[in-house]
Amino acid sequence: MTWHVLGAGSLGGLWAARLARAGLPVRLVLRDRSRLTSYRRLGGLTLVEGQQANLYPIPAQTADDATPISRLLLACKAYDAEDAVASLAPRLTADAELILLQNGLGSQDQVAARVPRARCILASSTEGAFRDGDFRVVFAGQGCTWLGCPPQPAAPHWLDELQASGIPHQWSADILGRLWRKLALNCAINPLTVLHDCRNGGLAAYPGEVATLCDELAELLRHCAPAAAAENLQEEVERVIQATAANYSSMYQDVAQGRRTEIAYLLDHACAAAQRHKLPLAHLHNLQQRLRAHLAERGLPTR
Ligand code: NAD
Ligand code: KPL
Repeated sequence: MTWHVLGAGSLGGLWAARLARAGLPVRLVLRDRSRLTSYRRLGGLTLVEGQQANLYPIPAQTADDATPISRLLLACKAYDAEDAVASLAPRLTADAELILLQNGLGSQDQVAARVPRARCILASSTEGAFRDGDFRVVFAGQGCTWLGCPPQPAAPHWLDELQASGIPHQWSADILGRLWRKLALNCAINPLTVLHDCRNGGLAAYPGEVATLCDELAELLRHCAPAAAAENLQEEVERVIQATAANYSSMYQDVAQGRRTEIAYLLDHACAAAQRHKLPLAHLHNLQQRLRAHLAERGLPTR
């Protein structure tokens, strides 16, 4: 069964290269003809691991290719997910499986609504990768990808293929809890690093602000997520701040590079859920307003 990978960016490239070098059939789905031409000119995708850069000549195509798709790894940003899947919907087989790598929450429901017959597998990854050139991906951080599918909890047989490809993973019965927990971590850390213009470790200078946000986010998790998701949130946030002290958060990097953020699927999703549950989480809403104003001042999309 062919792995179609939409989005030859950081995570998509990291997955595609490892699957291909394990001898599995992989096809990259690129945005348009001009991206396809650039890719072919380069002769493939380069993955940099440590000092080693290897070129993987993975076949690529655009969405308008005619071949059917049974297994799709969706590796674009959350705000591109719905349109990307819509462009491939006519090619999906009746038993198609989609693996959704998007961070945050909200895009998964948008995708599922677009292709209601497909099995959508949700993923949450702690692996790290970034692009340092066209179709060139740097593997920057070891981690694990949790996968799960609440409506159909049986694990798929192709987890063996991830094993064979050296892709660390775990099938999870609580993938929604994991996604909510990660969303809360990202909401407690990422916007503050943008607003205070600091690395993650710089947030140690704002313990009160972090603690208040963690209280509100834990309250939100108690209403929206499985029970364990809210436990010891503040301790984990503080641990992540320390462990990643020298790093810039992903949102900080997006803003610094003038790229659209995934705010809609993180802070906005949290604030909308709070409103639905009639939770008066004043600091979270205030953070949303401050972040939007900050993005608007820089000419970036505010949602
Ligand atoms: P990225 O920007 O590096 O790559 C996304 C790619 O998708 C880009 O190449 C873009 O051109 C492509 N794309 C968008 N729409 C497309 C379409 N319609 N057709 C074909 N290609 C299309 O993004 P990323 O860093 O790989 O992030 C993907 C998701 O994974 C995000 O939600 C991110 O938050 C999450 N994530 C990333 C990391 C990481 O280390 N990079 C870690 C954990 C989670
Ligand atoms: O996931 C992160 C990010 O930067 O997006 C961490 C390191 C956890 C900070 O929220």
